[in-house]
Amino acid sequence: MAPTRNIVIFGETGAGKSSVINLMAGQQIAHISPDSHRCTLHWTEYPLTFENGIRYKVFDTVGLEEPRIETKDYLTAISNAYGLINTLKERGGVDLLLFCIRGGRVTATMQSNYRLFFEFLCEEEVPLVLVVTNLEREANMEDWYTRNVGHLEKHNIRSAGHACITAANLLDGRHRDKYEESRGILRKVVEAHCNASMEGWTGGQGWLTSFISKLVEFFVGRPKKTDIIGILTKRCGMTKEVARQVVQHIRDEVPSQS
Ligand SMILES: Nc1nc2c(ncn2[C@@H]2O[C@H](COP(=O)(O)OP(=O)(O)OP(=O)(O)O)[C@@H](O)[C@H]2O)c(=O)[nH]1
Ligand SMILES: [Mg+2]
Repeated sequence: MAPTRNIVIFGETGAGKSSVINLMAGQQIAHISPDSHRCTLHWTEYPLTFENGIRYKVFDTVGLEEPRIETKDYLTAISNAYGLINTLKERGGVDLLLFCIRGGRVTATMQSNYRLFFEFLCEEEVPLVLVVTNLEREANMEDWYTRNVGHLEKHNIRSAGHACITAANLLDGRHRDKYEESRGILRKVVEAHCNASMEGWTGGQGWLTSFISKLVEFFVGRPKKTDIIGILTKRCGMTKEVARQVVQHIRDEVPSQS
């Protein structure tokens, strides 16, 4: 039996991540109502199988809601990222990133989420597919991409493939056709770009150290190194010695304040 492929879906609140999972699954498996956990990089996983029998596990995540957020969330983001990457490692690594955005203006928050998940979390080593939702009013949904590809490039948002779709299934009959069409578009692009032959990406040597120091960019203010050691030992289960080593290797971006 072919191994299960792992997909991480990300994007800001209300972009349509849960709706996209349900569209791909062909049934309601992800909750559309807001999650109780709203902390950055928290995740929930859902299993799904396409008609051709290929099995996927989709990790639905919580992204940034603004380009920059409060320092108090920094430590939670570290422990969530560590937990997510470790869980993915146990499952064979990340095979595909789905970046979900609403078809509207390209914003700074979109760009921040793109950088957080693609550049920082996955070190640009995982194929990324852009999923643009809310396009049921377009005569031809693909037109959104043609009009906006220049804006995406300007924000340095690059993708291996894209799907211009509607993920809302409670609209009238006309839109229902587009909803069904969207399922086909989405499944096709996922199959085309999901790392089938290679091992999934699991985060290389020094991943955590590099992630922690890059993460600081999204936060107002700077965390103390002692606080980072605290979170790595208490929430991530590292020994004090290992946590100290991680922090020791963090470059000057996170200066010690203690
Ligand atoms: N019109 C329209 N509405 C959509 C579309 N996709 C999602 N929605 C609606 O937008 C709202 C948010 O969708 P969700 O799928 O919950 O978004 P999410 O990204 O999972 O949001 P969080 O879990 O809060 O991060 C819901 O009311 C959906 O029904 C779409 O393509 N078109
Ligand atoms: Mg959701």
